[in-house]
Amino acid sequence: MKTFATLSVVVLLAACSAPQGEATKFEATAAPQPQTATTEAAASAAPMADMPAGATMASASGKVEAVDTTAGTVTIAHGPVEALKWPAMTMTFKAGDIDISGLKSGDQVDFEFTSTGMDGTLTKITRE
Ligand SMILES: [Cu+2]
Repeated sequence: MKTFATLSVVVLLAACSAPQGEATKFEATAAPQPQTATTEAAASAAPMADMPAGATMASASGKVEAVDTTAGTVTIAHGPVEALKWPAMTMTFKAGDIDISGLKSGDQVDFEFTSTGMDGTLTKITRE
């Protein structure tokens, strides 16, 4: 069990750390132009070389950890996403065109998103 737990942490870090940093830097400057931001994000997502280059649709369930209506982002502790081979993790999604004003920390949600590497943009989110 100890070995498994250690491996999980390593996978989680490998999957999330670098791309999340990129995404955070982006929000500040590119929020008003989500289309442009997505394109630039794809171009700078080189570290995730094993991810598909095009955007992929996926869905998942999780718990809202934080909502930033100013930046237009929702941080979700989500379960595994088989379509993307993602382990369970906590990450920040762009809200895109979704109204996130009704969400709050602690909400259990089902959501759909498009992903370019580790850059996720919500397309639908529903509270359970
Ligand atoms: Cu994730």
